Amino acid sequence: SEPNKPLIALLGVPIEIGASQRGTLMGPDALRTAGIGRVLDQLGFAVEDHGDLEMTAVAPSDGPAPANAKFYDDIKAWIRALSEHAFLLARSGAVPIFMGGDHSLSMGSVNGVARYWQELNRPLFVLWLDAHADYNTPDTTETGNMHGMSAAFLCGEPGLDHLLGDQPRVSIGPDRLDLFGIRSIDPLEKKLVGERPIAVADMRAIDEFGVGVLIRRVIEKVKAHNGVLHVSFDVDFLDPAVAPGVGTTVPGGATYREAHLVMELLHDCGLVRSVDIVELNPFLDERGRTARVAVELVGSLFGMQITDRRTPSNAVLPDD
Ligand code: B3U
Ligand code: MN
Ligand code: MN
Repeated sequence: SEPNKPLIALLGVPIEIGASQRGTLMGPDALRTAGIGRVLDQLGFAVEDHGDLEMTAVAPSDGPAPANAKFYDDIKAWIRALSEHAFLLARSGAVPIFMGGDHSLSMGSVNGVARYWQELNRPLFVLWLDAHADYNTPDTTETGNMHGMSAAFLCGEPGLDHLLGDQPRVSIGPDRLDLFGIRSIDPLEKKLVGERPIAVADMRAIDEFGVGVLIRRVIEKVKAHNGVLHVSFDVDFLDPAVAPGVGTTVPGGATYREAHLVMELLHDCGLVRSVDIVELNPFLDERGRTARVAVELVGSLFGMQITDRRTPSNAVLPDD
C-alpha cells in the first residue's frame, strides 16, 4: 500500500448464528459487490481487503455453555479469533471495518480494538447505531440470540464470562456506550439499561432534538476525554423503507438523510478509528438496495461530501 495514504482494512466476518434469521453470512460479499472497496479507494484511502475470517477450528469446551445463549460454543470460537484479529488490525495503524455478519461479532471486534487503545491509554467510546439496545444477558434474554447481548457483554455485564478464554477482556464502561436510534427493547433489558450510566438517544429524542444535536453531544463527550470512537452500525438503525435487507426490521427508524448526517458529522470529528457494519441480510434484500445504502453511508463516514467546501453549520466548525 502507498505510505502517504491513510489505510483502511476490510475484514469480512460471515457469522449468522447469533441472529434469529439465517443469511447475514452473505453480508460481507454483498458489501463488496455494492462497491465498499471502490468507494473508499476513490476517497483517497489505501484499502486492504483481508477477506473473510475463517472459522474452521472446533470450539474448545472450556467451561459449560451458559443457559439461554444459543450456539454459544461456536460464537465463542468466532469471538476469540476475531478479537485477536481486530487487535492486530488496529495495531497495524489501519482503520478496520468489520463487515458482518450478525451483531454478535462486535463482542470480538470491539474487545480487540479496545485492547489496543487501552495500551495507548486512550479511552475507547462506542456508538451503537441500532434499533435495539443489544443489552441482554443470558439472564434477561427472551430469545437466547447472542446478537442481542453484545453491548451488555462489552460493558462487562456477567453471564458470558468465559467467552474470551485466556484472552484479555477489555470492558468499556457503560458510561462510554451510546445507544442511538433504539426503538425496541425487552422489559428486563430496559430495566438493566436504566440502572447503568448509559447514554441513550431513542427515536423520541431524535424526533425532538434531531440527529445533529445528539451526535454532537456524543462527539463532545469523546473529545472531552481525549478518547477515540468505534462506530457499531447495525443496519436496522435505518428505517425498513430505506433498508429492507435485515432480519429484524423495526418501523420508525432513521431516514436516509438522518443517517447520512450522522455519518458526515462523525467524519468531521476525526475521531472514528474502527467500524462494524452488521446485520445486513442479502437474502432478504430487494435488488441490493440495503447493501448499496450501507456502502453510501460508509462513503459519508469516510469523507464523501456534496461540495468540497465546508458546510455552514450552526455549531462550532471542526478544527483545521
Ligand atoms: N432484544 C431482542 C431482539 C433483538 C436484539 N437484537 C436484534 N433483535 N437484532 C433479543 O433477541 O435480544
Ligand atoms: Mn444490533
Ligand atoms: Mn438491531
